[in-house]
Amino acid sequence: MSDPVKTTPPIALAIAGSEASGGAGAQTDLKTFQQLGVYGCVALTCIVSMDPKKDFDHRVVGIEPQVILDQIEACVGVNPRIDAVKIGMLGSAPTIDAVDEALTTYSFKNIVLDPVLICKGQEFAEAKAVDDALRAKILPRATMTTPNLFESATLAGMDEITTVEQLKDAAKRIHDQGVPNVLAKAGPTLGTGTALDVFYDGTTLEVLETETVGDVRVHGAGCTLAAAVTAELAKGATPLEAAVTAKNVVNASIGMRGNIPFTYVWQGWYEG
Ligand code: PXL
Repeated sequence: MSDPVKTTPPIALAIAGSEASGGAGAQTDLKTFQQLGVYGCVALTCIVSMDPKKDFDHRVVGIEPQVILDQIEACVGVNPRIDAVKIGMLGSAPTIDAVDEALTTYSFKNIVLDPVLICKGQEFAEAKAVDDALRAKILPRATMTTPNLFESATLAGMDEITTVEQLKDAAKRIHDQGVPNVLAKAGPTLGTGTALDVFYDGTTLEVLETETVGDVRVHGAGCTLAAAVTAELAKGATPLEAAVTAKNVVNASIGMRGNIPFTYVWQGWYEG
C-alpha cells in the first residue's frame, strides 16, 4: 500500500476559550489558521456563552486545569512539530498556572500572546488576579504580544493612551518587560482615520495602517489578528511580515452583521 501522507502543512496550537457564537476565541483561531494554510489544533481554556438577555455579558465556565494540560499533551502527542502557539483568553489564575506549566514542559517556539485581560461581566477582583498572573507568568514567555489599547495601557503602566506617540511609548515599555515583539493595537480608535497599530521589536518601530472598515466595534477582530500573526509565524514569516499580513486579513474579514450590537468577522473573505 502506498503511504497516504502528503506534505505536512505548518501546525499551530491555539490555547484559547470557546466563544460559542463563532465570532471570537478558539473558533476564530481555527478558521484563521485554516484560511492561511496552517493546520490548527486547540486546547480549550474556558467556555464562553454570551447572554443575549443581558447585553451579551459573558457567561464563563473554566476548564479544569488538568484537562487543559491533557489537551495540550494530546496536541503535542499527535503533532510533534508545533510551529507556533497562540494564547488567547485564559480567564483565571489556576488556568494561567496550568498554561505556565505546559509552556515549561514543551518549550514551544513562536508564542503569540493575545493578552485578553478583562472579559465583559467579569468581577473586578478576578480580573485583577488574572492581569497580575498573566503579566508575571505568561507575558515573559511570549515571542510576540498583541495588546489592544486598554491592554497596552495596563501592561505599560499608563493611565490611558489617546495619541499615536503614547501608543509607541506603550509598545516600547511592554518590549522592555522582556517581550521581543510587540504589536500594540489601536485600530480605528485614535482618530487617525485609519486602522492603526504600532509594531516594535527593540530596533524597528513601525506604524502600520490600513483603511478603516465601518465605524462600529468589530467582535473577534483581535482574535483574528493574533491568530493570523501566529499562522504567519508558523509559516516562517518574520514578526513584522506576520503583523502586516495579519492586518490585511483583519481588514478583509470585517463585515458580517449579526443579531448583536456589533459587526463581526468572517475569515472567508481574505484571498491573500
Ligand atoms: O475577543 C476576545 C475574546 C477572546 N476569547 C474568547 C472570547 C472573547 C470575547 O468575546 O469570548 C473566548
